[in-house]
Amino acid sequence: MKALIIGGGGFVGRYLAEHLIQNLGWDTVLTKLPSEQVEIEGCEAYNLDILDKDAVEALLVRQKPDAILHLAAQSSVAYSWKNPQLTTDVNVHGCLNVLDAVRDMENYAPKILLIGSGEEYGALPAGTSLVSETTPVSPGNPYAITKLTQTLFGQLYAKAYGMQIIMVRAFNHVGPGQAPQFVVSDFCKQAAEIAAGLRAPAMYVGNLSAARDFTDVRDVVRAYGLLVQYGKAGEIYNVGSGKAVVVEDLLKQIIEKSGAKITVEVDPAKLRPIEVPVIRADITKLQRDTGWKPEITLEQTIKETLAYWKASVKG
Ligand code: A2R
Repeated sequence: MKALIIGGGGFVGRYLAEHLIQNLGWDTVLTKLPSEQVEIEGCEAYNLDILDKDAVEALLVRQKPDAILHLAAQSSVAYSWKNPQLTTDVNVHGCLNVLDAVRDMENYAPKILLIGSGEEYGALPAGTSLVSETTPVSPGNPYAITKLTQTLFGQLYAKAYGMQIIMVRAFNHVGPGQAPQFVVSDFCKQAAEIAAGLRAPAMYVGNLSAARDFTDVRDVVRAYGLLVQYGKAGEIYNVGSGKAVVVEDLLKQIIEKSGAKITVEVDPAKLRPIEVPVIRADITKLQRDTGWKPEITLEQTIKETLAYWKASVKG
């Protein structure tokens, strides 16, 4: 199996490349942005801006992978409010550049995994917190709209052109190396800086009452590998733990594990315009079709993410 990871220079891409090469033994190449440094043993990295349609086509013609795992995205919800146009360009037009390039190539039918988001569901009907792939969607931010659009194009192209496209709705994934704009990484970084005496002992937080579904990135990439092999074309799969954890409990765990004395302050800049109170993924379909189960506990992920930030802040 030859795999191409598009957007492999980000948080998930590096873990995914290592998993495909080391655990599945796939011949794997990735694309990254010129500004990114990626060095993964046995994995060639090519520069690619997915907005450059000709470059996308040329790469696919040259590489002809059996599987394309499309991760490239403007992945920040907060930034999507500031720049919905760029978010749409990258997440929708960029994805279409990939899909159209494959559609227009002759005698070529790779598996394509499109990574969407649990954010696509948005506000849920009162009393609902568990979402399955058939739960009505109501995206509540520009990022979510772009990911839903990507999913809809994936379904449409699978049906209209018989393409082997599989759609993922990924819920919050966490782990060492994630950018601090995401909640677990943000809290762990702040706690590590405080523990190292680099700042005053106060953590700045957003809305703590929301409950979210967190999965270790290493479990997430295992699910992606399985979906390429066993996922059904034209279908959407939730990828999450199936459990909701209140952000405040997460914060308490992180503070406790950091070993530092820390107070908590609300930072208005971290409050999002729209919040969904509780959401967790129904993963019945993923489990039924692939046999996947999460294996790494949130406690373990927090421990490793804290250790990562403690090492990073020391320099
Ligand atoms: O935004 P940057 O500079 O971090 O680069 C991101 C990259 N990217 C692009 N790649 C090619 N052409 C573009 N025009 C373009 N714009 C952005 O895609 C980054 O290296 C990669 C996405 O990785 P992350 O932002 O680290 O997301 P993560 O956590 O790896 O999530 C993977 C996928 C994304 O589609 C998320 O929206 C979804 O899972 O949850």
